[in-house]
Amino acid sequence: MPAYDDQNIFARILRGEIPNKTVLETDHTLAFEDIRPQAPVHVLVIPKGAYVSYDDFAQNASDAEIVDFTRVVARLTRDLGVGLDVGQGFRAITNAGLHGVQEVPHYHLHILGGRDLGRMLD
Ligand code: DGP
Repeated sequence: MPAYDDQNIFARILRGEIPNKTVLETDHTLAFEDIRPQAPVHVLVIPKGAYVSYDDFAQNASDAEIVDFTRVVARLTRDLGVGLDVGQGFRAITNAGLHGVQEVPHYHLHILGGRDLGRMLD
């Protein structure tokens, strides 16, 4: 696992050094609008802990952090009107490392929706 770089943009957002449009915040998790939205709904969900990528988070975060993160995602899909109980669906994506073309080395999940997102894999 690469070392966590505490100067990455999302670490700076978590420290309040860079503004963000917060959508939801809990003890362990922050959700905010993506600065380059690819769909009418495009929110990033990040743990407050220092995890580089999904595999780092899944292996090393506490159960409390993982449950909190997962519940925030579920609540957001409802609040943003894209969950299947209230809307037409969404896509949740995480990019990891070089081949995943991860730009920001702090684990984040993209939640996209509000339009037909097309097929991603053939
Ligand atoms: P990726 O690491 O490739 O999964 O994508 C990173 C995403 O983070 C990309 O969609 C743009 C977004 N992003 C980059 N810098 C900022 C920032 O300063 N603020 C916000 N809100 N989003 C950012």
